[in-house]
Amino acid sequence: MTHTDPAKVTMDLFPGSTIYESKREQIGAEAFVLRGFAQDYEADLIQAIANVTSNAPFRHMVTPGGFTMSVAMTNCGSYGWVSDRKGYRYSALDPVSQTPWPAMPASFLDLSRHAAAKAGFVTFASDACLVNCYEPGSRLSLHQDKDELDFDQPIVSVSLGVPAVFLFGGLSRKDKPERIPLFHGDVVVWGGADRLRYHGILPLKESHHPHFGKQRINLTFRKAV
Ligand code: MD6
Ligand code: FE
Repeated sequence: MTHTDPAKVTMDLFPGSTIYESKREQIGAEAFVLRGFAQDYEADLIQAIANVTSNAPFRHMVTPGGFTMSVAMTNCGSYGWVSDRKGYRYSALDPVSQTPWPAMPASFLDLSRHAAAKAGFVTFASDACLVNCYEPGSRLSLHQDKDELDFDQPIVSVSLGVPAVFLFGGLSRKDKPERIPLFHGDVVVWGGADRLRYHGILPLKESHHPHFGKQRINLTFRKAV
């Protein structure tokens, strides 16, 4: 790699941080799994998710093609990702309440900034957090994240609750995806050359987590605008 080692950047920015200790697995030129990175934030995340979902409850959105998604979704931050018969887009208003999405909780911003920095993206400031709720059988078919304006900004994705298998494909839909298991507390960061890789989640298997029960919650942080 020609650029500065991202691990060193993190150490310089946050000297003495225990965050430096969590394991970093490289899954692409500019894509990493930070194993257990969100563990330290667990209590704050659980409280913040409850606050967000009490104001903007999970709902099953409809795709432009007319299919109801098996993953239930909501958002927080200045913009939220929405889908309906008219298409996919970011919206400042929750279409259910017609009011702004709940503000981004401080713990969300902090976690997403630190995780991005650990992967070498030191200027990341998320303005949109999509919150996904998976039940057994819920899946996310192979897709690219391309509704954002600036593809130089990475994506930070936090897994909580029961484990799931992440499909990590290539830049063409035809490229055979890798299967990457993701567990409670794992964070995936990707950007740069990997930003537009196809990806998805296999149907969730029945399992149990002490706080989240049968569910998997995923927080996906993006710079939308
Ligand atoms: C999920 N994640 O993990 C769905 N997108 O539930 C995504 O669609 C995703 O994990 C872009 C970058 C990372 C992701
Ligand atoms: Fe995605």
